[in-house]
Amino acid sequence: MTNNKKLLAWVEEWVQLCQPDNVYWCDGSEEENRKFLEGMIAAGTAVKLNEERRPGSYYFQSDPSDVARVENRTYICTNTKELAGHTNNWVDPAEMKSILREKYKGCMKGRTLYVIPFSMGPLDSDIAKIGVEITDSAYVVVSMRIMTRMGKAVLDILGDGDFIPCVHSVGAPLAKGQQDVAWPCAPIEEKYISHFPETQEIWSYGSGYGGNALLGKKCLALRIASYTAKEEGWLAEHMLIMGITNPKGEKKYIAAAFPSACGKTNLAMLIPTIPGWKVETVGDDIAWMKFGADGRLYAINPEAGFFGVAPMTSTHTNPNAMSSVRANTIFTNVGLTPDGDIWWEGIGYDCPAGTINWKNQVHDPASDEPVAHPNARFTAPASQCPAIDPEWENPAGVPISAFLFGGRRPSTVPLVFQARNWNHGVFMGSIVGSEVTAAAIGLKAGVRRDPFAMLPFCGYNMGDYFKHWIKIGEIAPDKTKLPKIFNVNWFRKDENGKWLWPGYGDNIRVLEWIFNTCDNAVETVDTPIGFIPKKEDINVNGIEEISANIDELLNIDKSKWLEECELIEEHYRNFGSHIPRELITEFEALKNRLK
Ligand code: OXD
Ligand code: MN
Repeated sequence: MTNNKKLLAWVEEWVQLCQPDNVYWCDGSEEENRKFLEGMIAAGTAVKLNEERRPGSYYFQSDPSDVARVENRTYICTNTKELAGHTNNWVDPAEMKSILREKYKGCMKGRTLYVIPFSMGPLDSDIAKIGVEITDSAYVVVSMRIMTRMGKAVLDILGDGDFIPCVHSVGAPLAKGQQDVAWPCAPIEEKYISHFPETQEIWSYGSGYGGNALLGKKCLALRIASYTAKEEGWLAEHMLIMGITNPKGEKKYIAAAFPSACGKTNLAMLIPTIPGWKVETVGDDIAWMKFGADGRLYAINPEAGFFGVAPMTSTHTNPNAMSSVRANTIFTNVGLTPDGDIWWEGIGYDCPAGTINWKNQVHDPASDEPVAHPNARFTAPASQCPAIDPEWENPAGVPISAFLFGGRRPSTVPLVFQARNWNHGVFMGSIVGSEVTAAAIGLKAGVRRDPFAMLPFCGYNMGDYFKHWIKIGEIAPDKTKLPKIFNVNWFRKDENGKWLWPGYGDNIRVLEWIFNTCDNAVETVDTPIGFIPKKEDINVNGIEEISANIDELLNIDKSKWLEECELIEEHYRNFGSHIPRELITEFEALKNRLK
């Protein structure tokens, strides 16, 4: 399939080390996909869903120890610890490679090594990058076929060019005659999701789940790409991309960064509640952006599918996501109904009797056990989204007019505010925080700082990443064409813990203000933290009952902001000398304005 010498030699080196029984080069065809899925059904790993209810779709359950990204087993292996920074786990590259070479030795015995050539981004895009993943998981192959452009066409474009090598093994070799399990993986303390940004390599071992195993996504498109973007002067961000059209038919694209579990997929697929507005989806998770010849910043979605959290997705919260998963979708760790369909908490109708939960037991309605794991996922082709943007595969990308940052903040942070200028916007991105509950991730309850929503995904020292954002403002060919920067907070509550803002489709009301502000079509109110809307500029037609909340939603409580400044101080202190002086200047200016 290829004459690429580097690729052939690299595959051979790993075949020697991992000692698979077979080697298979994926062509990405329909026929090949069917063969893998049928093989997994025969092996008891996959269940074919009811063809009438959920055509072309399959159901999987992972091992209970392998259900999510493992941040404490994720490593950035740069030459020095300082290059990785205090927000990343660091191990010296040579040491990590020596640990992992031992683990990879014979790790694919009894299995097939699949070679997956894939492109992050449309095949003909200058912004796209080619990777090749080797894996011993057929589940990874069929998932990568949805999430990326994959197969022979990628090798044709690659020719004898360069690619990013990505190694993956579930870390569960089979002895002769040993029966396989449905979801092979290694115990948690033997999982390693390792990145070598300086040599552009990914070595993942021991997990078959999501971002740990589908190496194009978080590993390549964020951790490795963020490092490359810094070297080359572009941006690789944890951002959705959406197109917004106003009633006059004018269209703008915005990109938005929110920490995991803040509703990025819902926002990307929003159905506006005010007449005449339209939202279209370019991507729901990752944006790669470069300046175009006209001086504007252009974004592509490097992915080809959605790997979305299933629980709480319904025809009420996200009808477009529900339509996207109507067929040709892989479901992992949701419930399986007796008639061969899927079910999860918050899907919007009762759980059919006899539904099997993600742990493969018949669900007992009297128990507290959830049917779906909270991180259960759907893997669906982006092309199936009814609101997919007509430009979503444009190799040149779409021009970005605004960046949005935000998190879950029950108090302090208003519904929306605009940065005073680029550096102030970078400051806003650097202090993004989101409320965590102690139960959710075993962290101290409170605000978890997740700068630019990149905390688990930045492939180098995050202080230097802030500097890179400052630099993008400096190297912009035309500073007047830089995206405007906003912060939003859909999650503000009153003193009784009730949401003040309806969210979901009504978020268009905030996007309308942002859209108009980008055109300088509305006057804003100058406050110490940035520019906020005049109360009357938030469109509440149809939700007049919310008008009474608007003052509170836009309120800036100085004493709360002074407390926030103490938290920012602590957050910044951890970066030591890596915090850019421009951000210190912004922080000082904020404190002065609050005085
Ligand atoms: C994701 C995440 O899965 O951000 O996209 O965790
Ligand atoms: Mn994400």
